[in-house]
Amino acid sequence: MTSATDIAPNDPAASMESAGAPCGLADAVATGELVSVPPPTSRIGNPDVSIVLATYNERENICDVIRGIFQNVAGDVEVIVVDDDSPDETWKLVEQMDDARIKLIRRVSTRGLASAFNRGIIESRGNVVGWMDADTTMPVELLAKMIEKLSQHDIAVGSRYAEGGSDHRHWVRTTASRLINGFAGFVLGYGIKDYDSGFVVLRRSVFDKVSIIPTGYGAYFMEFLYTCRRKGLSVVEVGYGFTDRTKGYSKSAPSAIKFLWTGAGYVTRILIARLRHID
Ligand SMILES: Nc1nc2c(ncn2[C@@H]2O[C@H](COP(=O)(O)OP(=O)(O)OP(=O)(O)O)[C@@H](O)[C@H]2O)c(=O)[nH]1
Ligand SMILES: [Mg+2]
Repeated sequence: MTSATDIAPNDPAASMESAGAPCGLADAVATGELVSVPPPTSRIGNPDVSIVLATYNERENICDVIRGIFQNVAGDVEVIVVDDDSPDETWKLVEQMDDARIKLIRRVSTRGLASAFNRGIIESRGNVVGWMDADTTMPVELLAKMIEKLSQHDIAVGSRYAEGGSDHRHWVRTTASRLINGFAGFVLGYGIKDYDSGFVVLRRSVFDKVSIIPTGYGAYFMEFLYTCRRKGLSVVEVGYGFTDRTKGYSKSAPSAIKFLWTGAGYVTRILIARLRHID
Protein backbone atom coordinates (compact mmCIF):
# COMPACT_ATOMS: atom_id res chain seq x y z
CA MET A 1 0.00 0.00 0.00
CA THR A 2 1.19 3.49 -0.73
CA SER A 3 0.69 5.80 2.17
CA ALA A 4 1.14 9.50 2.63
CA THR A 5 0.86 11.11 6.01
CA ASP A 6 1.33 14.56 7.39
CA ILE A 7 2.19 13.13 10.77
CA ALA A 8 5.71 13.18 12.19
CA PRO A 9 7.29 9.70 12.52
CA ASN A 10 7.70 10.05 16.26
CA ASP A 11 4.18 11.34 16.85
CA PRO A 12 2.69 9.30 19.73
CA ALA A 13 -0.55 8.88 17.80
CA ALA A 14 1.35 7.07 15.06
CA SER A 15 2.43 4.34 17.44
CA MET A 16 -0.87 3.88 19.24
CA GLU A 17 -2.21 0.33 19.38
CA SER A 18 -5.12 -0.37 17.06
CA ALA A 19 -8.48 0.12 18.75
CA GLY A 20 -9.64 -3.29 17.49
CA ALA A 21 -8.94 -6.15 15.12
CA PRO A 22 -7.86 -5.16 11.62
CA CYS A 23 -10.72 -5.51 9.19
CA GLY A 24 -8.69 -7.42 6.65
CA LEU A 25 -8.26 -11.07 7.48
CA ALA A 26 -10.36 -11.40 10.62
CA ASP A 27 -13.42 -9.84 9.02
CA ALA A 28 -12.94 -11.68 5.77
CA VAL A 29 -12.80 -15.03 7.54
CA ALA A 30 -15.83 -14.14 9.65
CA THR A 31 -17.90 -13.25 6.61
CA GLY A 32 -16.59 -16.04 4.42
CA GLU A 33 -15.15 -13.58 1.93
CA LEU A 34 -11.54 -14.66 2.13
CA VAL A 35 -10.03 -14.86 -1.33
CA SER A 36 -7.18 -17.19 -2.16
CA VAL A 37 -5.26 -14.70 -4.33
CA PRO A 38 -3.46 -12.11 -2.21
CA PRO A 39 -3.81 -8.47 -3.25
CA PRO A 40 -0.98 -7.08 -5.35
CA THR A 41 1.82 -5.53 -3.36
CA SER A 42 3.23 -3.31 -6.08
CA ARG A 43 1.73 -1.34 -8.90
CA ILE A 44 3.01 -0.53 -12.38
CA GLY A 45 1.37 2.18 -14.49
CA ASN A 46 -1.80 4.17 -13.94
CA PRO A 47 -5.09 2.58 -12.87
CA ASP A 48 -8.23 2.81 -14.99
CA VAL A 49 -10.40 4.06 -12.15
CA SER A 50 -9.67 6.04 -8.97
CA ILE A 51 -12.31 6.22 -6.24
CA VAL A 52 -11.73 8.73 -3.45
CA LEU A 53 -13.20 8.18 0.02
CA ALA A 54 -13.16 10.90 2.67
CA THR A 55 -13.26 9.47 6.17
CA TYR A 56 -13.65 10.69 9.71
CA ASN A 57 -14.43 8.05 12.31
CA GLU A 58 -15.65 5.37 9.89
CA ARG A 59 -13.90 2.33 11.34
CA GLU A 60 -17.13 0.29 11.29
CA ASN A 61 -17.69 1.01 7.60
CA ILE A 62 -14.41 1.65 5.81
CA CYS A 63 -13.34 -1.91 5.09
CA ASP A 64 -16.74 -2.97 3.74
CA VAL A 65 -16.77 0.02 1.43
CA ILE A 66 -13.25 -0.55 0.13
CA ARG A 67 -13.85 -4.26 -0.42
CA GLY A 68 -17.16 -3.44 -2.11
CA ILE A 69 -15.44 -1.10 -4.56
CA PHE A 70 -12.86 -3.69 -5.56
CA GLN A 71 -15.59 -6.31 -5.95
CA ASN A 72 -17.89 -4.16 -8.07
CA VAL A 73 -15.64 -2.11 -10.32
CA ALA A 74 -13.93 -3.83 -13.23
CA GLY A 75 -10.42 -3.09 -14.43
CA ASP A 76 -7.46 -1.71 -12.57
CA VAL A 77 -8.89 0.26 -9.66
CA GLU A 78 -7.26 2.38 -6.99
CA VAL A 79 -8.98 3.54 -3.83
CA ILE A 80 -7.71 6.70 -2.21
CA VAL A 81 -8.68 7.20 1.42
CA VAL A 82 -8.28 10.70 2.84
CA ASP A 83 -8.64 10.44 6.59
CA ASP A 84 -8.41 13.43 8.91
CA ASP A 85 -6.56 11.57 11.63
CA SER A 86 -9.75 9.95 12.92
CA PRO A 87 -9.68 9.41 16.69
CA ASP A 88 -11.21 5.95 16.10
CA GLU A 89 -8.16 5.12 13.95
CA THR A 90 -9.99 4.49 10.71
CA TRP A 91 -6.64 5.21 9.04
CA LYS A 92 -5.00 2.34 10.89
CA LEU A 93 -7.52 -0.18 9.57
CA VAL A 94 -6.83 1.03 6.05
CA GLU A 95 -3.10 0.72 6.67
CA GLN A 96 -3.59 -2.83 7.91
CA MET A 97 -5.42 -3.85 4.75
CA ASP A 98 -1.93 -3.62 3.23
CA ASP A 99 -3.09 -3.51 -0.36
CA ALA A 100 -1.11 -1.82 -3.15
CA ARG A 101 -4.36 -0.67 -4.73
CA ILE A 102 -5.12 1.52 -1.72
CA LYS A 103 -3.51 4.89 -1.17
CA LEU A 104 -3.94 6.30 2.30
CA ILE A 105 -3.59 9.97 3.05
CA ARG A 106 -3.74 10.77 6.73
CA ARG A 107 -4.13 14.49 7.28
CA VAL A 108 -3.21 15.76 10.69
CA SER A 109 -4.48 18.94 12.36
CA THR A 110 -6.95 19.67 9.61
CA ARG A 111 -10.60 18.86 8.93
CA GLY A 112 -12.87 19.33 5.98
CA LEU A 113 -14.96 17.28 3.58
CA ALA A 114 -14.45 19.32 0.41
CA SER A 115 -10.72 19.71 1.01
CA ALA A 116 -10.39 15.98 1.72
CA PHE A 117 -12.03 15.03 -1.58
CA ASN A 118 -9.94 17.64 -3.36
CA ARG A 119 -6.74 16.19 -1.89
CA GLY A 120 -7.75 12.72 -3.02
CA ILE A 121 -8.51 13.96 -6.52
CA ILE A 122 -5.08 15.60 -6.71
CA GLU A 123 -3.49 12.27 -5.77
CA SER A 124 -5.64 10.23 -8.20
CA ARG A 125 -4.28 8.85 -11.48
CA GLY A 126 -7.20 7.04 -13.11
CA ASN A 127 -8.81 8.09 -16.39
CA VAL A 128 -12.05 7.79 -14.49
CA VAL A 129 -12.20 9.52 -11.11
CA GLY A 130 -15.01 9.21 -8.60
CA TRP A 131 -15.79 9.97 -5.01
CA MET A 132 -18.38 8.97 -2.44
CA ASP A 133 -19.09 8.75 1.28
CA ALA A 134 -17.55 5.88 3.20
CA ASP A 135 -20.56 5.18 5.42
CA THR A 136 -22.25 2.51 3.19
CA THR A 137 -25.19 4.81 2.40
CA MET A 138 -24.09 5.03 -1.22
CA PRO A 139 -24.18 1.60 -2.91
CA VAL A 140 -20.87 0.47 -4.37
CA GLU A 141 -22.97 -1.74 -6.66
CA LEU A 142 -24.04 1.37 -8.58
CA LEU A 143 -20.49 2.34 -9.55
CA ALA A 144 -20.27 -0.01 -12.55
CA LYS A 145 -23.49 1.41 -14.02
CA MET A 146 -22.30 4.96 -13.39
CA ILE A 147 -18.95 4.29 -15.06
CA GLU A 148 -20.74 2.78 -18.07
CA LYS A 149 -22.55 6.09 -18.57
CA LEU A 150 -19.20 7.85 -19.12
CA SER A 151 -19.09 6.47 -22.66
CA GLN A 152 -21.72 9.10 -23.44
CA HIS A 153 -21.41 11.67 -20.67
CA ASP A 154 -18.65 13.57 -18.89
CA ILE A 155 -20.11 13.10 -15.43
CA ALA A 156 -22.40 10.48 -13.88
CA VAL A 157 -24.03 11.35 -10.57
CA GLY A 158 -25.63 8.88 -8.18
CA SER A 159 -29.04 10.43 -7.65
CA ARG A 160 -31.70 10.04 -4.97
CA TYR A 161 -34.23 12.17 -6.81
CA ALA A 162 -33.87 11.18 -10.47
CA GLU A 163 -35.89 8.35 -12.03
CA GLY A 164 -35.26 5.13 -10.11
CA GLY A 165 -33.95 7.00 -7.09
CA SER A 166 -35.42 7.15 -3.58
CA ASP A 167 -34.54 8.56 -0.18
CA HIS A 168 -35.31 6.35 2.82
CA ARG A 169 -33.83 8.49 5.59
CA HIS A 170 -35.70 10.04 8.51
CA TRP A 171 -38.34 12.45 7.15
CA VAL A 172 -36.56 15.47 8.65
CA ARG A 173 -33.38 14.70 6.67
CA THR A 174 -35.37 13.89 3.53
CA THR A 175 -37.40 17.08 3.72
CA ALA A 176 -34.33 19.25 4.34
CA SER A 177 -32.52 17.60 1.46
CA ARG A 178 -35.46 18.07 -0.90
CA LEU A 179 -35.76 21.72 0.09
CA ILE A 180 -32.06 22.37 -0.54
CA ASN A 181 -32.17 20.50 -3.84
CA GLY A 182 -35.34 22.30 -4.90
CA PHE A 183 -33.74 25.63 -4.10
CA ALA A 184 -30.52 24.69 -5.91
CA GLY A 185 -32.50 23.51 -8.93
CA PHE A 186 -34.48 26.76 -8.97
CA VAL A 187 -31.46 29.05 -8.61
CA LEU A 188 -28.85 27.12 -10.58
CA GLY A 189 -31.04 25.41 -13.19
CA TYR A 190 -29.94 22.78 -15.72
CA GLY A 191 -32.57 20.31 -14.50
CA ILE A 192 -30.27 18.53 -12.05
CA LYS A 193 -32.39 16.80 -9.42
CA ASP A 194 -29.78 15.78 -6.86
CA TYR A 195 -27.49 18.78 -6.76
CA ASP A 196 -25.86 17.85 -3.45
CA SER A 197 -25.48 14.13 -4.16
CA GLY A 198 -21.74 13.88 -3.47
CA PHE A 199 -21.68 10.50 -5.25
CA VAL A 200 -20.03 10.78 -8.64
CA VAL A 201 -17.75 9.38 -11.31
CA LEU A 202 -16.34 11.46 -14.14
CA ARG A 203 -13.85 11.58 -16.97
CA ARG A 204 -10.51 12.95 -15.85
CA SER A 205 -10.75 15.55 -18.65
CA VAL A 206 -13.46 17.31 -16.59
CA PHE A 207 -10.67 18.71 -14.40
CA ASP A 208 -9.21 20.51 -17.44
CA LYS A 209 -12.22 22.80 -17.18
CA VAL A 210 -13.46 22.74 -13.61
CA SER A 211 -11.87 22.41 -10.18
CA ILE A 212 -13.45 21.85 -6.80
CA ILE A 213 -13.52 24.85 -4.50
CA PRO A 214 -12.12 23.00 -1.49
CA THR A 215 -13.85 24.66 1.42
CA GLY A 216 -16.76 23.71 3.64
CA TYR A 217 -18.90 20.59 3.76
CA GLY A 218 -21.16 19.29 0.97
CA ALA A 219 -22.05 22.56 -0.75
CA TYR A 220 -18.91 22.40 -2.91
CA PHE A 221 -20.64 19.66 -4.92
CA MET A 222 -23.52 21.85 -6.03
CA GLU A 223 -21.27 24.61 -7.30
CA PHE A 224 -19.03 22.00 -8.94
CA LEU A 225 -21.93 20.46 -10.89
CA TYR A 226 -23.27 23.87 -11.77
CA THR A 227 -19.90 25.06 -13.12
CA CYS A 228 -19.51 21.84 -15.08
CA ARG A 229 -22.84 22.42 -16.80
CA ARG A 230 -22.10 26.11 -17.33
CA LYS A 231 -18.91 25.07 -19.14
CA GLY A 232 -20.78 22.72 -21.41
CA LEU A 233 -19.97 19.39 -19.77
CA SER A 234 -22.70 16.76 -19.78
CA VAL A 235 -24.16 15.33 -16.59
CA VAL A 236 -26.34 12.24 -16.27
CA GLU A 237 -28.08 11.18 -13.07
CA VAL A 238 -28.32 7.51 -12.15
CA GLY A 239 -31.06 6.74 -9.62
CA TYR A 240 -30.43 4.74 -6.45
CA GLY A 241 -32.06 4.12 -3.07
CA PHE A 242 -30.43 6.13 -0.29
CA THR A 243 -30.71 4.90 3.29
CA ASP A 244 -29.60 6.24 6.66
CA ARG A 245 -26.27 4.98 7.85
CA THR A 246 -26.53 1.95 10.12
CA LYS A 247 -23.09 2.26 11.75
CA GLY A 248 -21.10 5.23 13.00
CA TYR A 249 -22.47 8.73 13.42
CA SER A 250 -23.34 11.66 11.18
CA LYS A 251 -20.78 14.48 10.92
CA SER A 252 -23.10 16.84 9.08
CA ALA A 253 -26.02 16.56 11.49
CA PRO A 254 -24.81 15.57 14.96
CA SER A 255 -27.16 18.21 16.40
CA ALA A 256 -30.10 20.34 15.24
CA ILE A 257 -28.02 23.51 15.43
CA LYS A 258 -25.20 22.07 13.32
CA PHE A 259 -27.82 20.78 10.89
CA LEU A 260 -29.40 24.23 10.46
CA TRP A 261 -26.00 25.88 10.27
CA THR A 262 -24.94 23.50 7.50
CA GLY A 263 -28.20 24.19 5.66
CA ALA A 264 -27.70 27.95 5.87
CA GLY A 265 -24.19 27.51 4.49
CA TYR A 266 -25.61 25.57 1.53
CA VAL A 267 -28.09 28.32 0.70
CA THR A 268 -25.39 30.99 0.81
CA ARG A 269 -23.11 28.98 -1.39
CA ILE A 270 -25.82 28.28 -3.96
CA LEU A 271 -26.46 32.01 -4.28
CA ILE A 272 -22.75 32.82 -4.56
CA ALA A 273 -22.29 30.13 -7.21
CA ARG A 274 -25.06 31.72 -9.27
CA LEU A 275 -23.58 35.20 -9.00
CA ARG A 276 -19.94 34.25 -9.59
CA HIS A 277 -18.85 34.53 -13.19
CA ILE A 278 -15.16 33.75 -12.84
CA ASP A 279 -13.82 30.57 -11.27
N1 LIG B 1 -11.64 13.43 5.72
C1 LIG B 1 -12.80 13.85 6.23
N2 LIG B 1 -13.92 13.12 6.00
C2 LIG B 1 -15.07 13.56 6.55
C3 LIG B 1 -15.16 14.72 7.33
N3 LIG B 1 -16.46 14.90 7.74
C4 LIG B 1 -17.13 13.87 7.21
N4 LIG B 1 -16.31 13.05 6.51
C5 LIG B 1 -16.65 11.86 5.77
O1 LIG B 1 -17.50 12.27 4.74
C6 LIG B 1 -18.53 11.33 4.50
C7 LIG B 1 -19.88 12.02 4.75
O2 LIG B 1 -20.04 12.27 6.14
P1 LIG B 1 -21.35 11.82 6.93
O3 LIG B 1 -21.07 11.84 8.38
O4 LIG B 1 -21.84 10.54 6.35
O5 LIG B 1 -22.30 12.99 6.63
P2 LIG B 1 -23.71 12.91 6.02
O6 LIG B 1 -23.71 11.98 4.85
O7 LIG B 1 -24.14 14.30 5.73
O8 LIG B 1 -24.55 12.36 7.23
P3 LIG B 1 -25.13 10.89 7.53
O9 LIG B 1 -24.96 10.04 6.32
O10 LIG B 1 -26.53 11.13 7.89
O11 LIG B 1 -24.39 10.33 8.68
C8 LIG B 1 -18.23 10.17 5.43
O12 LIG B 1 -17.47 9.22 4.73
C9 LIG B 1 -17.43 10.82 6.54
O13 LIG B 1 -16.59 9.93 7.22
C10 LIG B 1 -13.96 15.47 7.56
O14 LIG B 1 -13.92 16.49 8.22
N5 LIG B 1 -12.82 14.97 6.98
MG1 LIG C 1 -23.36 10.01 5.01
